[in-house]
Amino acid sequence: MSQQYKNPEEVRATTGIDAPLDKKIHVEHLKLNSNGLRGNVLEEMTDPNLPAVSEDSYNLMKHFGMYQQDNRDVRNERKRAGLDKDFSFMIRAKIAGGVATPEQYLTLDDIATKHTSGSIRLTTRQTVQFHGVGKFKLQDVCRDMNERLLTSYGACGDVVRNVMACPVVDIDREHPGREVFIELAREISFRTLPRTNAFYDIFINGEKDNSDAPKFQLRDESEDLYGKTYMPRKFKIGVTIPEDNCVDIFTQDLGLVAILEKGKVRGYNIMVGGGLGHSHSNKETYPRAGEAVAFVGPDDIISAVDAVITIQRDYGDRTNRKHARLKYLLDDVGPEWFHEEIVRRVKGKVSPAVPVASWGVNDHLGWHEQVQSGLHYVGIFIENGRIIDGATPMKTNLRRIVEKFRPQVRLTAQQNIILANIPTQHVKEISAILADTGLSTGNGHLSTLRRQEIACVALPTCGLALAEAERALPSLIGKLEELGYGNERISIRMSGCPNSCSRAPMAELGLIGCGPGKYNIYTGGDYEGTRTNKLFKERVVFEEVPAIIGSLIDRWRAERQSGEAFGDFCHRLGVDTLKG
Ligand code: SRM
Ligand code: SF4
Repeated sequence: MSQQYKNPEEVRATTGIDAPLDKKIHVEHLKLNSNGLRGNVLEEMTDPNLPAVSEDSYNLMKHFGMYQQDNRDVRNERKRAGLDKDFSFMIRAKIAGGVATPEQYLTLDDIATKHTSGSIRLTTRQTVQFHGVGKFKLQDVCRDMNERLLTSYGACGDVVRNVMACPVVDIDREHPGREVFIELAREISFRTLPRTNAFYDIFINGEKDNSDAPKFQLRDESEDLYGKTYMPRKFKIGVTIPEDNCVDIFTQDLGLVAILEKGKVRGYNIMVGGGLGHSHSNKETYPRAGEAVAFVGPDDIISAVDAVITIQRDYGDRTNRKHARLKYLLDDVGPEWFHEEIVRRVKGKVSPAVPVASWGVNDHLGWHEQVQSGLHYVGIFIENGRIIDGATPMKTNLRRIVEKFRPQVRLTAQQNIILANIPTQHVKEISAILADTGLSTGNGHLSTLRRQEIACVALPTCGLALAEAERALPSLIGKLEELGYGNERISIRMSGCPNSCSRAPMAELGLIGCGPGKYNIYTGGDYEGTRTNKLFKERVVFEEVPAIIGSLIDRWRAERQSGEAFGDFCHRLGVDTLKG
C-alpha cells in the first residue's frame, strides 16, 4: 500500500469507532446516552413554556427528519424589539427513489395547507420538505404522514438519508435496465431505517410506553447495522446507470452504478467518497467526486451496501465532524485498502470496478409514452422545487390533477415533479390544466438555461445560509436571458453557502454564497456531472455576476471546438487561462 495513506487500524483506534471516549465529540456522547435517540425530546417538545427545544434535543430530532429553524427575515427586527427568535421546524419526508402514490401526494398537499407555511418544497434528493411547522404541530404532521405510510424518520441525522434512484427507470421506453432500481432503493431505504422505536413513541403515539402498533411495523431496537452511535455523519446512497446520471451519482457517499449487458443488470460498480460540503475558510474541507472501487454481482449488492456502510461506521471520524464524511476516510486510507476491506466484508465475489466509457444525463421533463402500453408520464418544471400558490395557483392545480386523474407522483433530483401512469385519454386535459397554470413541461416560455437551474433553499429558513439562493437564481437567469444566453444548455446551480445542497460544485457554472449578496463563481464541471468545478472568481457582488458569466459564455461561443460543451471548454482551458 502506498506510503501516503494512514494505517486504517490506527485510524479506527484513534478517531474511529474505537477512539477513546474522551476524544469523541459531544454528539457521539449524546447519541450513545440518548436511550435510542429519545433523550428529552418528548418532554421538551410538549412543554408549553419552551418556545424551542434545547441544542441536544434538536440534534436528536434531526434523526426524525426535523430541523429547528427561525425566520431570518425577521430575526434582527425581533431582536431589536426584545423578542425571541421566530422559531419553527422544517420537516423532511423520506421517499425512496422519489416515487409516491397519488394518495400520498394528496396527504403531503394537505399537510402543507394545514400545518406549515403553505408550500411543498421538492428537494434535490427526490423528496419533500415543509417549513414553518410549529413545535406543537410536529406530531400532527408525523401522524398524517404515517397514515399513508410516509415518514420523516431518518430523513436527516447521522443515518442513511433518502435513497435516490432514477425516477422513471421502470416506466420510460428508452431507459435500459428497468427491472431493479426503485425496488433496490426501497430495500436499502427500509434496511437502513434506524431500529429504535423512539420516533413512533414520541411522534406517533406521543407517549413513552409504546402500546399501539403504528403502521410501520415495530422492530427490536438492537441497531445491528448502525450500533448505538449510528453513523459518524450523514450518509448518502444513490442508484443509477451510466446512461442516465440524473441522481448525480458522483456526489453520493455510496453510489451503485448498474452495469448492463443486453439490457440486463450484470452487476454494480461500487462508487464511494462523493460529497460536496466544505467551508470557505477551512482548506482541510473540500468537495470531492466519488470513485469506483469495486464491482459485485446482483446477488451481492445488499452485502456490498452493508460493507460500505459498516466500513464508514467503524472507521469514519468521530472526533471531528468536519472530517467525518466518507470522502475524508477514503482519502486517508486510500482506495486500494477500501477495495480490500469490501472484499473482506462481502460474502460473495468482489472484482475490480468495470470501466465506464461515457456518461449521460436526462432531466425527464416533457411528455413520454411509457413502456406500459397506453400510459404516459409527464415531467413538469417546478422552479427550484417550490410548489406554492402565488402568481399562479400551482399547488391547487397540481392537487386538482392528482385528485381527478390519480397519477403516480415521482420526484426528480432536479427538484421537478413527474406525473405517471396517465392513460392516453387524459393527456389533453392534463396538458391544458398545466398550460393554464403556466407550468412548463420543458418547452414554451421555459428557456434552455432556466431548465438546467437548481438552487438550494437558503434564506430565510436555512440557518447556515450566507447568501440568497432560491430567491436569487430565478432573477439571475432572467438577466442572462435578457442578455441573449437563454438558449444555451449549461448546468447552473446556486447554493447559499459551501455546504452545496444544490450540488453546485458539480455544475458547469456553480455559484456559492460567501456573504450577503456575494458569490464565488466556479466553472469547469461537466454537464453529465462526473467532475467537480474550480474556483474562477471570488466574492463577486450579485449584480455583477451576469456580466462575468456572459463574458465566459461569449468566449466559449467564439473559441469552442466543434460540439464542445461549455463546461468541457472551461475545463480544457482551466481557470487560470480563463481569468487571463
Ligand atoms: Fe443540505 C445542511 C437543505 C441536499 C449538503 N441542508 C442542510 C440544512 C438542513 C441546514 C442545516 O443544517 O441547518 C438545509 C435546510 C434548509 C432549509 O431551510 O430547508 C439543507 N440539503 C437541503 C435541501 C433541502 C436543498 C434543496 O434545496 O433541495 C436538500 C435536501 C435533500 C434531502 O431531501 O435529503 C439538501 N445537502 C444536500 C446535498 C445534495 C445531495 O445530497 O444530493 C448536499 C451535498 C452533498 C453532500 O452531502 O455532500 C448537502 N446540507 C449539506 C451539508 C454539508 C455536509 C458536509 O458534508 O459538510 C449541510 C451541513 C451539515 O450537514 O453540517 C447541509
Ligand atoms: Fe442552507 Fe447552505 Fe444548504 Fe443552501 S447550501 S440550503 S444555504 S446549508
